[in-house]
Parts: sequence; structure tokens; C-alpha cells
Amino acid sequence: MVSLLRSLMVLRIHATHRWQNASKYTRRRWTFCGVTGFLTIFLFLYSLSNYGQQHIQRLKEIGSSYRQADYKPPVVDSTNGDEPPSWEKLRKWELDLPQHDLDLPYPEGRTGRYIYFRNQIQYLGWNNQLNEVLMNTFLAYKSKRTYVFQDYHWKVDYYPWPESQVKDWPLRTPANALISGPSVGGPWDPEDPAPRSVSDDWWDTVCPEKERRIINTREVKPAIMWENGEVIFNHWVKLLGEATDRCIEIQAADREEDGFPQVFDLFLWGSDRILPLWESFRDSPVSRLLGTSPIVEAAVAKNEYLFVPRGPRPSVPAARNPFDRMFAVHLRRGDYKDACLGFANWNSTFYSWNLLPFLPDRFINPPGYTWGTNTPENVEFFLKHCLPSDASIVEQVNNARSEYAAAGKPGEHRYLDVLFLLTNDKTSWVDGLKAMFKKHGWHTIVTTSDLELDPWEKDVGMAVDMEIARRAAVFLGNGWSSFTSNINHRRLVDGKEPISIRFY
Ligand SMILES: Nc1nc2c(ncn2[C@@H]2O[C@H](COP(=O)(O)OP(=O)(O)O)[C@@H](O)[C@H]2O)c(=O)[nH]1
Ligand SMILES: [Mg+2]
Repeated sequence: MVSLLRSLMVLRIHATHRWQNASKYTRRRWTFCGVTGFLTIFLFLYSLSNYGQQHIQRLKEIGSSYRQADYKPPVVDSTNGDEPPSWEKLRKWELDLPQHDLDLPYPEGRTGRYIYFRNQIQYLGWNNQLNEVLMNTFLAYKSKRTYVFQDYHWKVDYYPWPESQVKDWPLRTPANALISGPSVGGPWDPEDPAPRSVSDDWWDTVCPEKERRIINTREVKPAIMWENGEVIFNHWVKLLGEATDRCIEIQAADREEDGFPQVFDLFLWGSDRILPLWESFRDSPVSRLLGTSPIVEAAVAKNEYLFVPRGPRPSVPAARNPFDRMFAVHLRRGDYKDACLGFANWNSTFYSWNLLPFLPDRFINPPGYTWGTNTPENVEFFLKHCLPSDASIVEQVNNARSEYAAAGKPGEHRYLDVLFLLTNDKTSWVDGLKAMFKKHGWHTIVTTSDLELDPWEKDVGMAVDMEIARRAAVFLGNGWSSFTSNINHRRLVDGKEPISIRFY
């Protein structure tokens, strides 16, 4: 201890001596080194303390927020992420549905009774499939069999991406992306013992090939081909209900024998023979429990702000919900430029539920038609209703708005100032129409292309438009279109008034 003190004393004398003899610059250098060294040791020790750690974290956050303001991620692909989705997670979810379990008790599992419509329409518009999906589910329900659901397979022309961007053929979208409810595996009413629908993947497990009874439509359809919908429906219920086979698969007759080899075919959907089925179908759990898919709901919610009215404050009390102030107009164009001529030359009636006699704007097919061709006046008459001119669209919307307002109860204000123009037109035509509506005092006008959709939502874009039109106070559609007809189906199931369902 004594020797340590002595050494320190020597060191101090030595240092004092050197300090006094050093030049002014050397002293400054030593001072600088001393202060820097002290600060370094202090900061190091501080950074290890709790206070020090919190301080460092705060500094890091401030730094990263400065960076985000002008941060640009590196460009990785030329499509900007706008590519068809693989739907991996939804597919896995469908595969894992709880009814996909062989051990479940009857009427599900390995002892359940199943019906698979392999003849269901594919590679056509979504709505040509949708009405059939729903009616086939209703048939399965009434026959006390499990309905087997499938992906929707696109007609290439309608697919939202160009072929060059497609990586996975055939073009298809999982059923649960498009709708929800019993048709795609959702639950029935709580007290209903009906078996839940299963996917066609599960069909292969629960009904292996050797256990299937195949029924070809040629064995059944000819006898009832031109009967009304109720007779056709009941015929199939009897056949499928009484059959003792656990697994039944319906297969399509050759196209040469039957152009539309579906159980409920296009000839039926395109004629008033479908109408006797309306009331039972409307009230069925298939219709009542049909729901919007979560992805479509989300897309509508995301875009709802676009529909918030932007016009002047209304002179009468107006609804707060933008859908209660909305007039939706289906502008079926694109392939309809040719299709409308076809409807004229084949004297087609309106499609399916658009034919319901209690709806306004019934289309009466004019006399003068001969097989496969129609008179020039009749063709013009068809085109007026199927491909209406811009001026006629504006006029009809404005008239229908007044008629809807006039149909309100005494004291009820039906104020519509939001317009939604839904369309498959891919040109700038709708912009001109929008300008015309603006001139007629419509302040809030939204079109299909104004909606912001990510790739998953874009894949179900038609269902997004349909959902908005379903919720609108008034809807004007194209009577020949199944797209319009399925919107009307839901509007009527929702309890919307006939005066709110209009046709050109
Ligand atoms: N997003 C959107 N797509 C439409 C619209 N109208 C037609 N389409 C597309 O065109 C297809 C038309 O086929 P479909 O649904 O069978 O209706 P239909 O041909 O009018 O009977 C739809 O499935 C959509 O892909 C529309 O207003 N909005
Ligand atoms: Mg179609």
C-alpha cells in the first residue's frame, strides 16, 4: 500500500513537471485527448444503462421516420404486383372445411349421400354459372343429398388479365372467393339437418370412382326437355331422392345431342318456363343464406368512401347511408354489341328472373319474327332496349329516379344523388356518359374503373360490382343479361321493391 502511494506521488510529480515544461500546443493536445477519452468512456457506460438504451431506441425511430418520407423500394417486377392470385390460402381453407371428414355421422361423412354435377356449365360468364350453382344446390337440398361445389372456370375473354400474364391454366377462381353460403360449404339454418356442401377435391375421397353411379343427361332430359321449371325440378328430385346409390355423378350428353347439357339449361333460363320455380327458390335456404364473400365485402368497404355524396346539401332530409341514395346502372357492353343482334335475330326473351311479371318495364317480344331472323324494325326495337343510346340511358335513369321518389309513402323523402355506372366496357365511352350525367345534375358519379382493387379483388371484380348494385336504392339493368338477373335475385330476396328494379 505504502509503495503504491509512493509510486503515485512520483507519477504526479513527473506529470506536473512535464506539463509545466510542455509547449502551449502540446498542452492543448493533451487537454483534447483527455476530454475526448473521458466523454467516450462516459457515453459507453451510459449506453449500457437503462436510460441510455431507451435513448438509443428513440434515436433509431427518428432516423427511420426521416428515411421513410422519401424512401423508394427497389423495383422488382414490371407488373407492379398486378398478377392473377394463386389463392393458395383460400384453397387450403376450402380443403380443410370441417365437413371434409369421413368419420362424421350421417348425413355427412362416409355414409352420407352425394350428388356431383359434372355437367355444370363452365368456361362461360360467371352469372351463367351462378344461377345454375344455386338451383343445383336447391335440387341437392330437396333430394337430401350433399351438393359438391367446384371452382369457377373463366371464359378467357372475360378474364381480367391478359393471357401473357397467366401462369396457371385453366383460368379458375375458388367458389368461396365469389360467394358465401350453403352452396359453397357454409352452414344451413341452425335447426336444419341438411348436409353441408363439400368441394370436388373431397368428392374424390368420399366417393371414389368405383362407388359412383353415373347418370348421363341423355337418360333423363329428353322426356322433360320443354316442360316448365317446376316439372323439371320435381322430376330430378324424385330421381335423385329415390335412388339408393350413395354417390351420384351427372354427366353431360354430347354437344351434338344437346347443345346445353345442363340439368337446368340455357333454354330454361332464357324462357318464362323458369318462373314457376321463383317462389320456392326465393324462399329456399339456398337463396336466403346466399352471402357475399368476405373478399367482396372487403372490396366494397374499401371503396365505399367514393360513394359519399359530394353534391350540395339536399333541400330535404336525405339518407346518411350512401347506398340508400344510390342509383346503379348496369351498362352491359363489349361482347353485347354482337350478342344484342343475336337476341334480336333469335327473338330472345329477357333472361330468367328479369322476366318476373310483377317487375316494371316488361319486354314484349314484337310479332314478325321468322326462324333465325327478324324484321329490321324489330331488330331496331331490340337494340333500343339492349344497347340503348347515351341520351336514352340518361333519360331512363332520370325518369326512374322520379318514379321511385313518387312511389314513397306520404312524407317519405327518397333522395337519390349518387350514381354508380357498372360496366364491362373497356373503352373511354363511359367518360362521355359521365359528363352527360354531370350536366343533368348528378354530382357523385362512380364507375367500375374508379374502384381501387388489389389482385384478389380484381379476380372477383364482377361480384364487387354486383354487390354494390345489389345494395343500391334503385337498379337499372339489361333484361337479357344473367348478370342483371342475379343482382335482381338478391335484391328481391332482400325485400327490395319492384319499382326499384328497372330495365331499358
Ligand atoms: N366488373 C364487371 N364485369 C362485368 C359487367 N358486365 C359484364 N361483366 C363481365 O362479363 C361477364 C358477363 O357474363 P355473365 O356474368 O354470364 O353475364 P351476361 O353475359 O350478361 O349474362 C361477367 O361475368 C363479367 O366478367 C359489369 O358491369 N362489371
Ligand atoms: Mg353470360
